[in-house]
Amino acid sequence: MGTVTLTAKTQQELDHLCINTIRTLSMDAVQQANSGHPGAPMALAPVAYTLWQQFLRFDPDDPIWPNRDRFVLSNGHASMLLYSLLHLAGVKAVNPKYERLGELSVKLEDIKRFRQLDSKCPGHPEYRWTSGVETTTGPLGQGVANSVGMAIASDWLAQHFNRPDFPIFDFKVYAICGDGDMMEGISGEAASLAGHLNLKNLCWLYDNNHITIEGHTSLAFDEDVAARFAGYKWNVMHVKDANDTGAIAAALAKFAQGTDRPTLIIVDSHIAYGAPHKQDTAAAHGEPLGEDEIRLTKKFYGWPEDAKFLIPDGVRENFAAGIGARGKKARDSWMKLFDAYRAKYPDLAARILQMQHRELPNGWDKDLPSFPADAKGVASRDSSAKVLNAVAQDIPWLIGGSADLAPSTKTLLKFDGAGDFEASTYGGRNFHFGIREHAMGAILNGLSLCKIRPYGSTFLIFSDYMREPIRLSAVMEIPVIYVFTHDSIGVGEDGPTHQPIEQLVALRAIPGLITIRPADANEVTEAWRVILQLAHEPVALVLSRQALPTLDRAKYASASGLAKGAYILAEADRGKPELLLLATGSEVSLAVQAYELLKAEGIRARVVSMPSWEIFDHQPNDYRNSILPPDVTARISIEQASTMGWQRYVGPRGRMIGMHTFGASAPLKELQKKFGFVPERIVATAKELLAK
Ligand SMILES: Cc1ncc(C[n+]2csc(CCOP(=O)(O)OP(=O)(O)O)c2C)c(N)n1
Ligand SMILES: [Mg+2]
Repeated sequence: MGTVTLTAKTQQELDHLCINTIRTLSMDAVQQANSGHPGAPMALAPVAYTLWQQFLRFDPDDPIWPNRDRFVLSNGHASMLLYSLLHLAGVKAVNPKYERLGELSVKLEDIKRFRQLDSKCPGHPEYRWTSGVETTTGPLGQGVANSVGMAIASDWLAQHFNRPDFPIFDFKVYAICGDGDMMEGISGEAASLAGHLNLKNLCWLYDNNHITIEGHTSLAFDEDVAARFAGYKWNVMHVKDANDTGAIAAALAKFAQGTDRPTLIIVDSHIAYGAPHKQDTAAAHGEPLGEDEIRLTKKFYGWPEDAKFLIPDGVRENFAAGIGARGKKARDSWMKLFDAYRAKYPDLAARILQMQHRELPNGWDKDLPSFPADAKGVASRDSSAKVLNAVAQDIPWLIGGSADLAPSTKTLLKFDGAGDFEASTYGGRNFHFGIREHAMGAILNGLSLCKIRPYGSTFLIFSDYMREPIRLSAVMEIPVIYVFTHDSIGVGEDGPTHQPIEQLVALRAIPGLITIRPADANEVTEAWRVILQLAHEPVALVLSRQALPTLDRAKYASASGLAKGAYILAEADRGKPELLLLATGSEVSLAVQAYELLKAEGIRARVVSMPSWEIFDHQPNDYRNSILPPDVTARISIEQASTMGWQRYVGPRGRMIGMHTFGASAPLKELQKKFGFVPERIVATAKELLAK
């Protein structure tokens, strides 16, 4: 299309040209892919353009500069908006080793191959895959909640690292969102917390277009969003026309000038702005406009009707002169500031660099405790509290909290100086998420995306409330730590609503998530040792409410075997087992009891403690076969949860002792009897198996 000339004489015309380039690239990409969402990018182009060009402190040459402003596209279906911006602003690619490659993150070729295999422009924006994408979005509501985590991160980092004359961290966080984000409950949870915490560096821009997939929002949504956010103690502004870049800039300027609370800018827009038959209709949401409609729309924009993927002269240059120049200046002066900071505060600067690379400080593991044998034992939530409180003193950026259950999950950091993260104390390390599990998960993701090492805790049963963010931690390959206690029917009197059955297998089903259910206090220590060294995997650490005997490691194998996911805890005589007992968590000591009874009767059992399927599955074949010898087919798994998945380890001849129904409300001992978690049952099952 080199022959086409679209000229802009004034800055306003140039702005207009850039906005229409974003629109037409988005329309063309969706049309070419024959799938995608053209309407929102067309409507939001002026909003996003104004934000990027005039406000966002972001250097396209260095998209991972630590103090950059964060931009989140929470309505991830509008991905072409972001890809157009990344391309036009000339954002450069960074590899997984954090090295800048010099090439474009999103090439025009990628846009032409929108939604195709290996394109840097997948259907929804994917963190880690496309440089400049700050978080993976698509499941509505997640992005805005991530943005709250990012805003918290900015405040925490500022409090922790800034020194007089050294404002090392002060980045702002912007999120664009739509009706879908507003309807999802998680946005309410996250906004409520953001208001409570006075996150003044946070700004959401709400695309108020009154359209979702099924049609007009009047079908299901007529709340007063402004009143709702005023209730959350946000500043609320209203831009009555998404095309009014002056009004958008004025609202953003008001935010940028500084306030004492989060900001919501409600922007009235027209989905598929300019499309004569599709504007303001749900048809523009999720399908290509069609060739004819595209031609008419381009005509309306004053665009060459047959031009495709056209980037007029001056557009890239305009971005370079705007966000490019401003971003580079901000980044370069930050680098200078950081050099001076490093000279004056070398230890703090080293911390920042370690965090950026997801490394651990020297000596991080020097205070990890070990626990003496103790038949009465200790609940794994309590041993975990000890380990966490020890290790957190050696990893200053290990911070987290609970959804109002810290007294039960025992994740509170109690040492001097740990403190609470509150509006008046942004340096605190204990977070109070309130009873908002879903937002907690997404906020943890936001914290982790800003390189803090976060953990969050609740009861295992409520992991279901936060399943999507857990899944997204795994999709994004970020090392969020989920601490889930009250891990089985062992919660006792609380009954079936609080007794997890299918949650463990549901977590194990998430690709890339590592679940660990330690058997005793020393396995808890080893679990944390493994977890803290992970840089790219999220973890679900599954802990008991009830006491677990601390195994005598002089008699049984060392808990360090946990690092391999499964290990031989108690061996059969002469190392020749005829039976394998596989167990996790609280059922390991039960397996050991059964083992001792069987041993007394001359039956050669081996107890395999199997705290993490995923870690075990990653071991070499030889190791796995040494733990589960293929010729020993008499195998019993014991776990107080759904047995789904254990077939893989016990094989066709094996037996699985687990839960096939919901639990019941009763004291633990009675439940163990009722549901068969007693040594005698295991012994009887073993004998049955061996008799066959
Ligand atoms: C949690 C979740 N539920 C459902 C969907 C499917 N979905 C994608 S976009 C959309 C409608 C979103 O409407 P809105 O945010 O107003 O976007 P617009 O059509 O205005 O661009 C739905 C239901 C989703 N992506 N995430
Ligand atoms: Mg909408």
